[in-house]
Amino acid sequence: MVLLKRKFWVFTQFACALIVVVLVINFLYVSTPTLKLPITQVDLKDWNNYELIREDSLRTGFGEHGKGETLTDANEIEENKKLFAEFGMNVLISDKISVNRSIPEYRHQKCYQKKYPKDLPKVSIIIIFVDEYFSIFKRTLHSLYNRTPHELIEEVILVNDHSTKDFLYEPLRIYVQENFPGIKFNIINLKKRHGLMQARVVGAKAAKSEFLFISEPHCEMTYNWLPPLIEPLLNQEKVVTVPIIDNIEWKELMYFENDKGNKGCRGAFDWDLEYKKLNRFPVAEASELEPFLTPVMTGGIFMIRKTYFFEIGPYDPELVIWGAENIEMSLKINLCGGQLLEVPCSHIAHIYRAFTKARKHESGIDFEGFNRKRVVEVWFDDYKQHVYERHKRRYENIDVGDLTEAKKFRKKLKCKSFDYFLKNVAPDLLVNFPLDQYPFAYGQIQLLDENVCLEILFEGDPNKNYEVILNECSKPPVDTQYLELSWYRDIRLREIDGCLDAYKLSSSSCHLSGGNQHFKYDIKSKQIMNMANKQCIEANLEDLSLKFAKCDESLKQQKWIFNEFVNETAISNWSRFGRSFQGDGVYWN
Ligand SMILES: *[C@@H]1O[C@H](CO)[C@@H](O)[C@H](O)[C@H]1NC(C)=O
Ligand SMILES: *[C@@H]1O[C@H](CO)[C@@H](O)[C@H](O)[C@H]1NC(C)=O
Ligand SMILES: *[C@@H]1O[C@H](CO)[C@@H](O)[C@H](O)[C@H]1NC(C)=O
Ligand SMILES: [Mn+2]
Repeated sequence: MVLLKRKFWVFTQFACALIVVVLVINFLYVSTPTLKLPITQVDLKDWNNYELIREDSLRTGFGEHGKGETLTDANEIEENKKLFAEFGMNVLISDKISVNRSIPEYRHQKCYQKKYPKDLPKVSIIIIFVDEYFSIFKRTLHSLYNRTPHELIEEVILVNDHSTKDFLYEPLRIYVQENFPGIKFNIINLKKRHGLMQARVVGAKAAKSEFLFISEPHCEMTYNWLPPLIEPLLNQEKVVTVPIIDNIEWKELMYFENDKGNKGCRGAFDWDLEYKKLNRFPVAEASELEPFLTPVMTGGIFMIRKTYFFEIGPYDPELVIWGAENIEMSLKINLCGGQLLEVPCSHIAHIYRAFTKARKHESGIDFEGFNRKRVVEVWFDDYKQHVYERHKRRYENIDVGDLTEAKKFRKKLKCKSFDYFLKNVAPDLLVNFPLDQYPFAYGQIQLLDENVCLEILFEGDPNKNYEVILNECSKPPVDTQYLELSWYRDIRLREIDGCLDAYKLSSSSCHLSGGNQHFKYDIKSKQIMNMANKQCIEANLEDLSLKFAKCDESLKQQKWIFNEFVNETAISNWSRFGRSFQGDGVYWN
């Protein structure tokens, strides 16, 4: 059961996005600079802790081996609901899972055979947190303690970004003191909220080592995650490494592999500035597990030298809370003389929350939009219009303030242009995320001859699943009813990153890979079919619910219209326009 479900998710959500034409790949392969790792004449060592791996393999119990779990006690379910509203994950399940739980091994088989230098430098590990749930945070720390060679830890710096929870002060200090002997902890309690980026800067300033590892407080470190991340930095100053980030979902705290084969994906963003994955460029089999260049990092988990971190800025000090700093830093690295590498033999699992509460800053501004617009203004050159025109309502009224210093800094670092980024760093970005992605149709999706519309109960986090319901059509359309059958053949919110997904007929982040999010509109029968389950969306007017049902042209409750715009040319020539998946209508995998 668990296995089945896991497969399902991997299949639909976590594969790298598809590269369209094989010819393109070949061209790109040739034109991509190959990475030269330092040739080191040093003693190598197998850093795997086989004793721990063996002990873990024998563990049994709740949530062990990364298994997903559910609550059964009615009282607990009720209490968990309250906590869920606050923390965005099922934290009572976390309380019941051991802080030392075992995890599945998703490293590629060959990673076991890899050796790393015997003499590696000690690392300052920096974790930023604000109002993190205690047992989730504890598991992060225990996994770190259990799965990191202690001789490689200079210190662990915990930066408390002005949390409001009492347990994150004295009780945390005592917990750390009692549970992690032999490791130096430095807990920094910030007197006011700094935001993620400035809190990282505070942590980095305090670091004693030249080698910094920056992480999040809701992770599970995996076997041998550290040595592979350090190695590429050894003889190079301007290299930043990121692990493969596996997923722990918020519902059952189940651990998933990130992408099939576990060889990693390249990171990118689409024109909505959402983090997206791209396929790796083909390389010889022998070097498949070597670190490879990636255009964009997710931002929360990386290793960097302290000198380099401060040399590049590291962040525009005006950026607030969180958001877009990963794009800024990725551009700084890739355009200003550095290298950003993903390291396939290092895995760290990260819990993705169901939602993120703070969309707005205390001051009421849309801080994510603010940060994005600042980064775009400074870095995107003439391409900035493509970001703005997709979300006119969002960006129009944001005043980004003074950009003089940020722009000066870009000059000082002698950074290349955004055009260079698109041509040389991520030459497949425009292939996967073209600028002129004409939608097939948009507007409200209204049941024919009825005043009811599809609505996504979107609550703020594009990465999460939200219920899709039938509701009275609002005029003018509210954002949650304003949908588009996009160039990617998905049905998405026009103003926010969220796609209709056949998984429980919910919404989730648009992954652009077809599968559960692959829909087809038949302009004659007016049916909307999901290409993964081959069923049609059907309305139930009695209780305003929706379901997937066997397609039947005679059923009125399967007939929908896009009430603002339909591109008949494009829809009636379905396979000629839009994103092509291998064999239209057939999932490409
Ligand atoms: C977790 O493991 C540590 C050893 O690393 C041990 O001291 C501790 O008691 C364990 N805690 C639990 C709750 O199993
Ligand atoms: C679909 O494409 C064909 C071939 O290019 C073209 O002849 C036809 O007019 C197109 N149909 C529509 C409705 O535009
Ligand atoms: C309809 O789609 C075609 C193909 O993508 C595009 O060339 C055309 O401009 C679109 N028409 C409108 C009105 O958007
Ligand atoms: Mn996170």
